[in-house]
Amino acid sequence: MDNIFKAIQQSAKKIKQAIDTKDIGYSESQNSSGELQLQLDIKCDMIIEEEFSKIASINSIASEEKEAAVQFHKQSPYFIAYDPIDGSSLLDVNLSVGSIFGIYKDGFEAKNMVAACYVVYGPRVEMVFAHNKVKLHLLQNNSFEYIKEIRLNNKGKLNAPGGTQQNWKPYHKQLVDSLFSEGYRLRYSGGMVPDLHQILLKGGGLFSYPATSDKPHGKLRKLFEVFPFAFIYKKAGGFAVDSKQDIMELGCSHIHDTSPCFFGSKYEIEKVIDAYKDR
Ligand code: FDP
Repeated sequence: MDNIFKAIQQSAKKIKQAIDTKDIGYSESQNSSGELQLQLDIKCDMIIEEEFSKIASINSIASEEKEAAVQFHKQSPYFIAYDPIDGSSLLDVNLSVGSIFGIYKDGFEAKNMVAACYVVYGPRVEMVFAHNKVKLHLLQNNSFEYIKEIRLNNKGKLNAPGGTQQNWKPYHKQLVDSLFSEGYRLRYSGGMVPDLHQILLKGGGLFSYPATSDKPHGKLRKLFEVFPFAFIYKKAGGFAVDSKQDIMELGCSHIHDTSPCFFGSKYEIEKVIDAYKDR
């Protein structure tokens, strides 16, 4: 696991450089979700693939930017799913973006996840790695330094509601409105990594990306986005549900499967389950 952690750190440093210096124009290709790929998405995907290809314990990788998984070592235990640059549409307006990694043992299934990690490229570069505990690291002088352990409170103050409001179900709108009427503050940048990072570091709240009329299975991808953050939130003392069920109990039939998702502290997730019961 240590060499995987180091490879992620190495990739993050190179991605930071690429973000700072490379052209951020679009390529002519689309990714598996039909989004136009930025040249930087492709570049960062290659950076991560190259770092992981050096590690003998990695069996296969799956990237948000690749149609299919790539196998390196047939007998090895670890399967890694990653999104090289999540929220890349925010790059041209210079908002924070991130990389997300889910580390699985013996196959790409939530129940097989053994660690998860994300990196936020903001004014500073920070990395959160969850294995037994959830630990925050900061990039300083070209090396990642441990800062602190992250724990969620039982109730937070922030509300990050994803998706287009006109496509929300009425009971979802009621849930979002009820949090605002309790005094929750809106914090939504449109980047899953910085939005979830903010809730984690400020002690709690709710991030939601529900099933909507235009995206009945949600937008966010299970292997690269939803499972890693569910693992991280649960290890930090929070909760993650698809509206009813614990996300870490969900199956995954295709590497690009999506799911509705709700991440938060105890109080907000109980409200989600209550709002969605009998639906
Ligand atoms: P993006 O499309 O910019 O890559 O991964 C998808 C994602 O960003 C998440 O980072 C983000 O939380 C979400 O989509 C935002 O979607 P909406 O604009 O539909 O709210």
